[in-house]
Amino acid sequence: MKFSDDFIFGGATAAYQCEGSTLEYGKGKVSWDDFLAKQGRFKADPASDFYHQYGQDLKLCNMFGVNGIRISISWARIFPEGTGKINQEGVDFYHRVFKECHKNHVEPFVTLHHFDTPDVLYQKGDFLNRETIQAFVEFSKYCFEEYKDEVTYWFTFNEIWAVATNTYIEGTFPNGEKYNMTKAFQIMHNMMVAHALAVLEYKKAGYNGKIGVVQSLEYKYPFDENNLDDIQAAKNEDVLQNQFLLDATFKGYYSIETMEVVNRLVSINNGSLELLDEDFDVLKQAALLNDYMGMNYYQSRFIQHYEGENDIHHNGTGEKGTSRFCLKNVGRRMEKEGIPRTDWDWLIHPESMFDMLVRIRQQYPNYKAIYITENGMGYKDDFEDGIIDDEPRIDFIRRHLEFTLKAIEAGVNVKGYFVWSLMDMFSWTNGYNKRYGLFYVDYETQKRYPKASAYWYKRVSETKEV
Ligand code: BGP
Repeated sequence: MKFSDDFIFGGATAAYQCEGSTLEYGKGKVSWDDFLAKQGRFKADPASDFYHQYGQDLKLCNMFGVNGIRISISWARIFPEGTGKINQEGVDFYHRVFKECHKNHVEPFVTLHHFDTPDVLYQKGDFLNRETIQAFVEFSKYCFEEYKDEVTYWFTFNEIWAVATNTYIEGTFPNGEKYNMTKAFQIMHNMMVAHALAVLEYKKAGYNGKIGVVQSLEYKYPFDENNLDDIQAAKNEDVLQNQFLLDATFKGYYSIETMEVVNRLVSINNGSLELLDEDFDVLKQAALLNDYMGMNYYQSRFIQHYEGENDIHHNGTGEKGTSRFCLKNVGRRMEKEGIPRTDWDWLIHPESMFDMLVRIRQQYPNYKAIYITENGMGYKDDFEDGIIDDEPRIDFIRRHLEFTLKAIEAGVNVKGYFVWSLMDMFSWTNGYNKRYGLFYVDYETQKRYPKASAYWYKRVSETKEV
């Protein structure tokens, strides 16, 4: 079986991870700037200097059959304070980038928020503060109108779950709070309301394009499929990461089953959620209007029942075997015999991506289309005289593309696939030794080198076969 002629073989990027120039050309501060400076481990400057190198990156896309690119617009480049005054230099920069995309026949898929809330709004509570919802809608409306002739494919948010868990459960995003399930659910809900309001604005204005949201999903299997407690633990994590957001996306309300788990998990913090009637009005309308969903998919989890103390350790160094994720009364993530892991302990399990795609089709039959907006493998690439032989990455992508084809065969409408990442770039909690790119970046010279995977991907894109 082959991919269709209009299938997108894309590469993904995100503003803060690739642009560099984090405080230049009129850009305002974002939540990460002070946080990273305080940590002192690494910074997002110059990263892969996309601000100046986009020309060569888009040319490489053109040469290597990459016919779509995920780009995010940095909110603080356009509105340095989050709202109000506009920075024309930032506005013009994205015009130049989109023009270059089209010149190179690379379709831009544009995300409005990829983890980089302007610092002014972040300091006021980020999306836990409903003022930020309104500010986001204003920013979105501005971009829809400004770039209407250049952008056809929009995404509101990237990975709402990642924002919630990394900020409030795992504590690896600014400002590093841990084990707070209530705030995690609340920010996910508020961001989905912001998404819904932006979708309604886009549709109301009648633009000639499409819009959706990018969710980050992981299939959650019980560690022991015959153990009822493990089955419950897997369900806990599934609702936390997947089902809460999928319900909000496709139904516009949370099912009784979802809320049963949510209430139980929120009660762990003796917390309560603010879910307003008017929120569900907009969520329900938007649920029918999304043109597609972006799915970022990297791995699955095997969950065991767990009543011990909270204990999470993030492997942000690539020292294999150092991850721990145990959440009291939720579950513990386990390794599984026979399933390999990367050096950052991410399970390599492409079958589970198939399971997730089929599940969406079954559980949310009103979904219209899915783009796999991120998938890829973090790897410590060897660079030898300009040659980067990244066979394990090729294998990773090949197997995920095979299961994508199987899902299409099973009736799931998958329209495109974006490798994370187009070129090597900054990784939020890992810095620079975790490389994902099809193109190797020498951060000293900013020179790009195609890896073996880039040549392989070109062939797939040309032949539509894996
Ligand atoms: C996703 C993010 C990306 C990217 C990727 C790889 O969650 O959307 O921005 O960073 O994961 O993650 P990491 O860099 O942590 O390995």
